[in-house]
Amino acid sequence: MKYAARKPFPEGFLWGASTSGYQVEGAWDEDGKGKSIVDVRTDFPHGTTDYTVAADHYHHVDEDVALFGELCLKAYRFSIQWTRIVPDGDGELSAKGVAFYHRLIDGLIAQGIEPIVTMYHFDLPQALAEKGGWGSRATVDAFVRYAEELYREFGPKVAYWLTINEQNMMVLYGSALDILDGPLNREVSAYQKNHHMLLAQARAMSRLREMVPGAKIGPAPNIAYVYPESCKPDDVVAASDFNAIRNWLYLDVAVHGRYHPIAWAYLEARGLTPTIEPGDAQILAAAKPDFIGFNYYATHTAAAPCGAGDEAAIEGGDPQIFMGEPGIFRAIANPHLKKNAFGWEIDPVGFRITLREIYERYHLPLLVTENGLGAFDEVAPDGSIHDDYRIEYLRAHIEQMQWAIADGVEVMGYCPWSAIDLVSTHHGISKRYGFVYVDRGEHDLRTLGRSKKDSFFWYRRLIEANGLV
Ligand code: BGP
Repeated sequence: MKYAARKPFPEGFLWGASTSGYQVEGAWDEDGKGKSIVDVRTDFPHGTTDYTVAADHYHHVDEDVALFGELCLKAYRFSIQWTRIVPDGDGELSAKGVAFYHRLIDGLIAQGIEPIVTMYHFDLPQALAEKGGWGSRATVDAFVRYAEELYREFGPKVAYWLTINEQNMMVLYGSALDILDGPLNREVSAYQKNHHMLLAQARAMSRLREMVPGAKIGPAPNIAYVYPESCKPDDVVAASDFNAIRNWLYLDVAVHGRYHPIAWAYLEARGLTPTIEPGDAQILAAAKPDFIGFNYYATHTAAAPCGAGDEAAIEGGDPQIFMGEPGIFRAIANPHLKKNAFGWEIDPVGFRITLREIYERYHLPLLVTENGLGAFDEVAPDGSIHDDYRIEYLRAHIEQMQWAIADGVEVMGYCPWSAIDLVSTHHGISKRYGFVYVDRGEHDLRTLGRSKKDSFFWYRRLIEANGLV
C-alpha cells in the first residue's frame, strides 16, 4: 500500500543500538570470568581474530557509555555473559562479574539510556558444554537459575529483557559456527537441544513475571521473510515450508506455547522430533512474552527442490545462511536486490514485509534488536570515517519501518547492530558495523581508541528528531 504521508514514530520510541558481550567486551579471562564455548574456539574463518580482546569494552566501559550518551541513545541492547556471572555455569556467582554489569547499567541509567538485556548470546559456559550442553536438561535448570540471579541482581534496574539471541540460527547453522555446544555433544540432535532451549526460555519468562512484576520480556530470533522465487505453486510451497522451519517454529512456541504444524511435520518426516517429557507442554503454554524482539538483516528466496543439488549455497553469499535443504527448498539469489561487500543481500522493503508478517501472526509489539551493514570502513587522514553507505542502509530500513508503522504494525524500538565496532561472527573485526570506530586490526591491537563515524552524527540527529529528518 502507498500512503500519502508517513506516520510519526510514537513518543518514547526506543531508538537504540546493540552489542553482545563476547563480541565487544574482551577481558575474556579476567576477574574470575569462566570460559564459554566462544572463548575456546580456535578455528576462525579467513584467519580472523578471536574474542579475547574484542573492542576491550570491559576496560573502556565508562568511555563507551559516555559516547552512547553523546549519541543520544534512548536504549542500549547488550548481552550479559553467563560466564561472568556464574563462571562454571551452575556454581558460585562471581562478585566482580556482577559488579561489572551494575557499573554498565548504572552508567546507562545516569545517561537516560534504557538498558535492554539479552541473557544469552551464543556463549554457553564451556563447563556446561562439557557436561552435555543443551543436549542435557541440567542445562535448562542451570539457565533458569542464572536467569533468577539476573532478575534478583538487576531486576530493579532493567525493564526490558531478551531471552536467547538467534536460537534459530544456533539450531540451523550452529554446528558450522560452533555456537550451539561448541564441537561437543554432536550426537544429540539440534532439535532436541532446541526443545531444551525453548523450555529454558519459557521457564525464564515465567520466572520474570513472578520475580519482577512490570518488567517485560521477549525472545530474540533472527527473522527473515522467505519469498518464493516465482508464482509457481511449488515455489510457494517451498517458501512456506522454509518460513515455517526458519521463522515460525521458534515464534509459535515462544508466543503460543506449541509447535508450528508444518515445522512439526518437517521434524517428523526427518525423524528429528524431540523427546517431549510430561509437563513440557504445560511449561511452554504457561509462558507469554510481552513483545517480540527480532534481528533482521535480509530476506531469503526459495525455489521448489529439484532432487539434486538442493543444498547448494548461493554463489558469493554466506554459505551458512544462503544454503538450501535437500527435498525442502533451493536457495535462490534474489535478482532484485543489491549485495553488500560480503555478499549479503540488502532488502529494506523486505524489512517492512517481515515486520508486517510477524505482527499479523502474533499481535505483539515488535522490538528490532539487530539490523545493520557490515563494511570495511576506512579512516581518512584527518581521522574522520565517511560511512555514507551505512547511513544509506540504515535510512532505507528506517523508512520502511515507518511504512510498517503506517500499516498498523506496533514497533516499540529499533536497535541497529552495532553501537560500536566489535568482532563479527563470520569476519573478525575487519567487518565493521558500529557508529563508533575502534582502532584495532585483526591481530594488531593498535590504540583501541574510539572515534565517531559520520553515521554517529547522522543517527544522533535522527534520534533528536524522533525519526528521519
Ligand atoms: C547476528 C548475531 C550477531 C552479529 C550479526 C552480524 O546473527 O546475532 O552476533 O554477529 O549477526 O553477523 P556477522 O557478524 O557475521 O556479520
